[in-house]
Amino acid sequence: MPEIAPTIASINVRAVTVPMTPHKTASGVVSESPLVLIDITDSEGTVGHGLLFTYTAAALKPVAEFVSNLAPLLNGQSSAPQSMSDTLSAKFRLLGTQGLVGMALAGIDMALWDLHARRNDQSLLQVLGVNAKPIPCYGGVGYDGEVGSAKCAEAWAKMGMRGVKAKIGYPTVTEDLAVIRAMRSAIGDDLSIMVDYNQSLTPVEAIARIREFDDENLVWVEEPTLAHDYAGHALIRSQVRTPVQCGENWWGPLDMQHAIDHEASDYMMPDAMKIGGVTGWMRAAALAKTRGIRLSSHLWPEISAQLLCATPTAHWLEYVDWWNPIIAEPLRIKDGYADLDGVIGSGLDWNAQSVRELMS
Ligand code: SMN
Ligand code: MG
Repeated sequence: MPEIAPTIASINVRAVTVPMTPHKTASGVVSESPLVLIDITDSEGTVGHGLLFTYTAAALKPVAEFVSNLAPLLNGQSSAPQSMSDTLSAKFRLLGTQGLVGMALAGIDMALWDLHARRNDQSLLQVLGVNAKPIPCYGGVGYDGEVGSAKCAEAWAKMGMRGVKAKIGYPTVTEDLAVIRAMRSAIGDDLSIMVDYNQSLTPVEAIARIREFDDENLVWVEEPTLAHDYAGHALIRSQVRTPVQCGENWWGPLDMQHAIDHEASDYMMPDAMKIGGVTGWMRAAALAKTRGIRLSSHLWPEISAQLLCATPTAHWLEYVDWWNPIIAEPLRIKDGYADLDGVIGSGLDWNAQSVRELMS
């Protein structure tokens, strides 16, 4: 049978920890970025890169080791990304393809797509067959109270961001509202504001709270309740006017299909890793298109900027700079929009010096 791509020669996996300004949420704080860097080399010597974020240091080494353990399934096989994605998913059907397994498979998928594009010095846009289009970007604001949130929102506005998203879920809705209003007075009416509860409320609590700020002209309220409580999100959505956003914790396109079946969310925001890499994202984007659901991204700004260009219902890019120290050319933002000029592969390549310094 004809092979569309050279075979995989080797896989190299490194674990790094990137220090960052702690990012607080209602469900815990992210105080550093534990990252798994994946490099896959094909038989012609081209290298493709994939990146995994393990959220907690406790998962860093296990994920890195698990990815390395997949070498016997990869070496000598075709590097065609979608074929490998389906092969690996089938291999892990008995164990399941969520959690650490899902992360590992997504990292390999990202690396193989990057390889697929770099082999011909192309961008992900080129191999996906799409032109760049304007993708508006927003910046994240931590769970930092009224003054801290307003200050951070103002800084993003000065950088040209088109919107800001604040972590809320304070002890009272009065405090949530105070944060929203402080940000509004700091950045004015022209920029968009989103809020994120990080799954911290019950559906009943969420309905009561969101009704209190339904008139604040928010673009969305994110994960008001547990990410996999599709019925709960649907209930909330039916009782409030602010659009509901959800998706960063869905594992693979099937989770998204379940959310669509439940009419759980007005907007959806898959995470490039949890949704299953480039392959998973493209399948999720097709689902969103059938229902006209606007899709935004979660983290992974470099890969996501190109994936959003390939998403017919593209909405917003979540901009984060947490991983910039280890990325050779982090995503550029121009006037609040992703700038993809001259990008090669998925846009991910390593800053070799800082990777050496930050290896765990
Ligand atoms: C988030 C991202 C990464 C870590 C913690 C929380 C988040 C978001 O919910 O939407 O950016
Ligand atoms: Mg979120």
